[in-house]
Amino acid sequence: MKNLVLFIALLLTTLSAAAQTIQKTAGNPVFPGWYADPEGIIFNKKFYIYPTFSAPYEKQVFLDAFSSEDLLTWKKHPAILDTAAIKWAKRAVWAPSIIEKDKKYYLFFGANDIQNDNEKGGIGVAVSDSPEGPFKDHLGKPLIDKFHNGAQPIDQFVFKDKDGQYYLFYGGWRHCNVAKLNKDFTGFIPFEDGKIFREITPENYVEGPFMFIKNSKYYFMWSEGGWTGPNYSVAYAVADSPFGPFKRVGKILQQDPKVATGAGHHSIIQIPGKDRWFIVYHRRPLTETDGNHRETCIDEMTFNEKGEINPVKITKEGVGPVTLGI
Ligand code: FUB
Repeated sequence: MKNLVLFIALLLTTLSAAAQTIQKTAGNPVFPGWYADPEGIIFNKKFYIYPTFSAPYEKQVFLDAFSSEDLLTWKKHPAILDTAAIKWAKRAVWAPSIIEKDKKYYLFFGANDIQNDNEKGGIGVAVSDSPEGPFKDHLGKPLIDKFHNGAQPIDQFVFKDKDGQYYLFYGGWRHCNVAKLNKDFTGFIPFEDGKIFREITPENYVEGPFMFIKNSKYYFMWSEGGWTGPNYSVAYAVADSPFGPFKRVGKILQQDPKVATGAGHHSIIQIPGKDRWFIVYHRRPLTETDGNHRETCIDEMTFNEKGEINPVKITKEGVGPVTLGI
């Protein structure tokens, strides 16, 4: 009898170890609900995703965030930003982009979907002591509230260069600008030519800019096509400077008729110190045609020996587990 108990205990331990070895993946989407334009980032050895709540514009009055210690399970942080705390923002709160500076977290967002310079809204910035909020309005007004070089003030991405300078890339309506942020993110520093907004629009650009550095090269990425349709996708260019010139290399993310449509508006996470990269993006399930029915997914992104990005295989299985040494 004693031997049988010992045998069963040993068997259970072995099975549990085996189950941990054959660890499951997260599956896509990585969390439930309609969420789009996800920005993935690492803070304090945890993964975070900041998406748009994908719903009719009048209902887009808050932002939720999600965190994970292993890319497998995600915890929701509801309403980290709410228009109740941003007096000028009424609707269409879109495409958050976040950065840590001097122990504070700055969340850039678009609001109100302005159609011309007479409407109130544009790109705002909110601040918090924690990546999990709550965020309060940093300026009490938008940071960019007008069209410059034809760019609708939406789809901002905040980027820290190698020399410590912060830049804001942004723009909808097929135009992309870059601007140099000042020290406390209350405004911009003009470039040498006196201009504040420098247009850097590459061929086919529509919206959703993103930038990262690999081997001292600047990879600039953006979304192409219409976000409500199946052909939404992501393309990229590589340059020696954050201002380009950006010559389009090609698409790296798009629909797969067997998996999902409308794959686009993405961000990239690099595992610190490793040549391991993840693309965080939204896509539409094959069963859905409603423009807002977008869900947040993660897949692996790889490079070839020339440093070009390999086309991403969008999957149902997703990725993980990955931990950051907690
Ligand atoms: O989610 C609203 C808008 O849809 C974003 O600003 C665009 O980039 C598109 O993804």
